[in-house]
Amino acid sequence: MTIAGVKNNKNKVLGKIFNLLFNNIDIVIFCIIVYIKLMSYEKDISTGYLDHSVIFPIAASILILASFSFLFKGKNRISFLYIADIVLSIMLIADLMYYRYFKDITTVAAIRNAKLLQGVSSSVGSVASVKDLYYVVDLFVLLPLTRIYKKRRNNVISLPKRLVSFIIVLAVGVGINACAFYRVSKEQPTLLTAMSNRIYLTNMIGNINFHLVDSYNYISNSIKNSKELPEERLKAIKTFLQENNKTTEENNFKGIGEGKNLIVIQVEALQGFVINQKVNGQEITPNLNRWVNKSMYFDNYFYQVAGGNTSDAEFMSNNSLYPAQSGAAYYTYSGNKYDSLASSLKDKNYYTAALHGNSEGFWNRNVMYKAQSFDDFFGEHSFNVDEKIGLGLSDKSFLNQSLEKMKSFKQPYYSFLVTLTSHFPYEAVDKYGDFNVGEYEGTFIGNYLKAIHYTDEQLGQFLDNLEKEGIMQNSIIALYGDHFAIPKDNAQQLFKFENESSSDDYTWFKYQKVPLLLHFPGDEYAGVNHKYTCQMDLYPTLANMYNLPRQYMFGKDMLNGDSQKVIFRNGSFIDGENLYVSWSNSYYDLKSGAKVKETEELKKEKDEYTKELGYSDDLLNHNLINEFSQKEQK
Ligand code: GP9
Ligand code: MN
Repeated sequence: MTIAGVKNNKNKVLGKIFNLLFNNIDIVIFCIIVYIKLMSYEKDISTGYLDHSVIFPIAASILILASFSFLFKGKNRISFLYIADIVLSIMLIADLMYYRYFKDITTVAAIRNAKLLQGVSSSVGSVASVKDLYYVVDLFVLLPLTRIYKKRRNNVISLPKRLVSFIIVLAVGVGINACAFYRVSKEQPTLLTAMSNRIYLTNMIGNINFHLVDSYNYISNSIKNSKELPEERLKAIKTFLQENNKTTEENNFKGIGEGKNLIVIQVEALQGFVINQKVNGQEITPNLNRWVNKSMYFDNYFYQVAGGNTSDAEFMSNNSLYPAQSGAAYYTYSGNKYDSLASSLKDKNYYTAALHGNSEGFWNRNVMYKAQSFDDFFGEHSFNVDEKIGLGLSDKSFLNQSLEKMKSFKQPYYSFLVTLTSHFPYEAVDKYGDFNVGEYEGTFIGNYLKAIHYTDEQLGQFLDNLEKEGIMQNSIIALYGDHFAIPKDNAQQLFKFENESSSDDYTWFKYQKVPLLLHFPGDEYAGVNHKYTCQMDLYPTLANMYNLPRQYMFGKDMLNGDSQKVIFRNGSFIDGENLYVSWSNSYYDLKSGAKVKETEELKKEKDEYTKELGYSDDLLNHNLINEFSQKEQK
C-alpha cells in the first residue's frame, strides 16, 4: 500500500470515530458529566484515602447505565439520559447529606427502616450545603440543549443496530466491573456481603456499584425469605425455643440484679491468652488481672463471631441469636423485630444506652441499636473527639466521657459500651505508651500486646472510677472480648509465644476464648468458673439475674443447669467433653487433645446442633420473633 493509501485509511478510521462520537454526542456528554459528579462525590467522602483505581469501576458503572439508552428510539434516548442524570444527582446529594451525618452511605435497608434513623431527617438543614448545587447545575444547563437536540434528532437507528450497541457497551461495562469486584473479594472476602465498612467499599467500587450490590443483597435476601415456612417447621422451632428457654430446677442468682444498673463492656480484640500472662517480665493486663480477682471470671468463654465480626459479638450478647449464615446480621436483618436485652430492660423501666467512639454508621449501628430498642446511641457525634487513635476516639477519652454521661443517666440503666482502640492491625497505639515487649518488639503479636496493654490501662481507670463514684455499689458489670486478636495467618506467632509445640486444630481452638468478667457489688462471688460457655449465653444469664422473660434465646444460663454447649457458626462445637472441628470433620477429647472417633452419639449430637443453627437462620430469615409475638398478642 502507498503512503497516500495508508493516510487515506487513517483518515477514514478517524472519520468513522468522529462520526460515531458525533452521532452519540448525547451519550458522551452524559458519561462525562456523570463521571465528574461521581468522582467529586468520591473525593467528598474520602478522608485521605482514595483508591485511584476506583476510576475503572466508576467508568464501568456509567457504561452499564448508558448502555440502556441504546434501547430507546429517537428522541426518547435523550429523555432517558436526562432522567437518569436527575435520579443520579438526587441520589448523590442524599448520600452526601447522609454521609455528613452518619459518615456512611445509604442502603435499601436503612431507607426502609427510615423511622429508625435518628437525626438525619430532622437535621437536613444542617447537613445540606450550597456546594451541593454543583451536583444539579448541569440539569439546568442541559435542559434547553436537550430540547434543541430532540427537535433536530430524527435519525432513527434500526433495532438490530441499537441492540448490538447495547450489548457491546453493556459487556464492556460488566467486564471491567467483574475485574473490580474480583479485586475486592480477594482483598476482603466478606466485604461485598457483610458490608462492614461501606465507605471503604464505596471508595473501591464507586457509588453506583455500591447501590447495585446493596440492592442485589437486599433483593436476593427478600426472595430467599419470601416463601412461608411450613406449619411443622414453625412448630419445631417453637418447641425448640420453649425447651431451650425453660427455667431449670436450680435458682442460682435469680433476680439478684433487679433494680441495679447493668454495665456491659465489649472490649475490642481482647483475647483470653493475655489474662494473667507476662511478656518481658511484666503483666500484659495488670488492671484486668486485678479485676479478674474481684469478679466471677469465666476462663472457658468462647467467642462465636462470623461474617459480622464485632457486630456479631454485639448481636449475640444482646439477643442470644446465632450470627447470620453469611454476611452480618447487623446489616441483613436490621429490619427484624428483636426481643433484646435492651427491650426487656426497658419493659422494666430501665433507661438504655449504647456508646461507641466510631462513626454511627459503622456496622449499621445507627439502625441496629434502634432496632434493638436502645433509647439512645452515643456515637462519634455525641463525643468530643479530642484524641483520635486508629479508627476513632481513643479508649481513654471514650471511657472518660462515657463515665460523665453515665453519671447523668436516669437510674436504673443499661449501658452498653464498645471500645475501639485495640483494633487490628494494632499499630496506631504505639506512640501512646511505653510498654516494652522485649523480643516481640516490631512483631504483629508484639504490637497487639502493646495495644491491649493500653486498653487495659484505660479499662482499669474506668473500673476504678466506677468504684470511686459509688456506681459499682449499685451495678452489675459484664466485661468481655468481642473476638480473636491474632488471626489464623499469624497463629504461629501466638503458638510460639505460648510455647505450644503443636499447631493442630485443637490447639487453635484452645485459644479462641475471650475473657468474661461478671462483677457484683462488694466484689461478691469472686472466683474462677471453668464451665464451657460462650457469647450466646450472656443474655440468658443476665435475664435470670434481672428477672427478664426468656422466650427466643438460643443460649443457656451459665449459672444454672449443666449444659456446656458451645456451637460455632461454621458447625464446629464443644459439648463439655469433646471438640468437633467442622472443616476437617474430626473430634478431639477436650481435656487431652487426643483425636476421638465419631460415635453414633456424637453424630446425633452433630446433627442436632446443625438443626439448631438452621432454626436460628429461619428465625432471622422469616422475622419469626415478630410473627410469634404477634400471634401471642391475639
Ligand atoms: C468499628 C469496630 C471494629 O466500630 O467495632 O469492628 P471490627 O473490624 O473489629 O469488626
Ligand atoms: Mn472488633
